[in-house]
Amino acid sequence: MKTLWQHCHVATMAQGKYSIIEDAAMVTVGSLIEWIGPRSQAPTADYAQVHDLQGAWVTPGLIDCHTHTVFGGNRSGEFEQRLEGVSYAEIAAKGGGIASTVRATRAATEDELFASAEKRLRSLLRDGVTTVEIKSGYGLDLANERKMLRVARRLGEALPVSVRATCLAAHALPPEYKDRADDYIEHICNEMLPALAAEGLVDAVDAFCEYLAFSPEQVERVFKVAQQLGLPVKLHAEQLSSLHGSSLAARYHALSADHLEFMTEDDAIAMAAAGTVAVLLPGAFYFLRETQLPPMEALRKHGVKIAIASDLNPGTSPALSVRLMLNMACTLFRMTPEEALAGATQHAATALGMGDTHGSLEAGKVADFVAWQIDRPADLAYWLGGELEKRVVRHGVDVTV
Ligand code: DI6
Ligand code: FE
Repeated sequence: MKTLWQHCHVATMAQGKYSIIEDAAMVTVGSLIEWIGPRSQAPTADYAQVHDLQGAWVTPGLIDCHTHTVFGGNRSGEFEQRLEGVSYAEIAAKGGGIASTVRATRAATEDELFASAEKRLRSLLRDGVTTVEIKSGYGLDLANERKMLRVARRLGEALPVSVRATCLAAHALPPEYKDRADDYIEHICNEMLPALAAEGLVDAVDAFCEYLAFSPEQVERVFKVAQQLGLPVKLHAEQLSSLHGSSLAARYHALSADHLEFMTEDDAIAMAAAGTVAVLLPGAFYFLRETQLPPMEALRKHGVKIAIASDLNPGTSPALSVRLMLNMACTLFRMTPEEALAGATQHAATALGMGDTHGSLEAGKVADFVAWQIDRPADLAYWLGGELEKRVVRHGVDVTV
């Protein structure tokens, strides 16, 4: 079905720039963009539908490329403790932190996990998200990681959003492997990853490279197995300390290295050479009251692509709005609104291995877009959350909620 969308301005985000077309029109056929350009040059055709977008600004659908949307319970109690002076690391050492979410996630049924995650995901969708990445990592054994990944898949079938499922079995050490981190890594490599991949539940493999999680050597063993299975890798790196996980990720041509507050210029050089995207997570930076800023100048200087994501998770970033993250990327990391928007569109798509089909509005790409009733694209990074009037189109179909 050929559809014409007109009376709008478009920030196409091609090559990660606004690349604005004023008084634009777009032709979609089925789920794809067939043509986009100035309205005066729109092809004449027998359109099945013509939509008047009433002067809206159209952008690609937002892409949240790093979330832990599926989890049991929540940790607002720990939030209170931290405000009384207890650190994230201290809470983790006492069996709280990730371990408490692991207990709650293991105790929850698949349907319970689905129901709680669906609410959080709907909140992201109301904010203009059309693609989301969801990680496992609170199950930490085969049955419970499978349960989380199945929920991620089901969310993608039930809601109008494309879901990429990432296996983060190497997120934390499960209690039954206490003091046996190498054995747990071996279990991930020999049992969990091969089984979950064979079941078609895994689009990418992630790990947490940190002194309170897994060492670069342990991460590398996981990466080697991912590579054998033909799965792309990503890494939580340099969030709390500098172990050069981001350079390791680059050596394995990772799609992305994420967090990165403590990365060095050499890490940036390695990432740029490998095309590994830097995913910055201002929600976690803010929520942990981190003071070490990611090295924006080094990232820019070496041409590393920068994505922005919510890191939606119960411990360090209970963030339900990607637009709020855009604002925080600007205010906290001094990114421009254009860089921030590129970070939640084209560069986020690249961080998910979807850069050729998603993330910008160009002929041949998937017709995922949002028509916002705003004055200019910078409004998207300007308002602090809330709801903006808009229409959301996914795969060429209006899915506005
Ligand atoms: N870094 C984070 O910020 C989250 N995971 C990670 O590796 C925190 C997850 C949690 O605290 O539940
Ligand atoms: Fe994370």
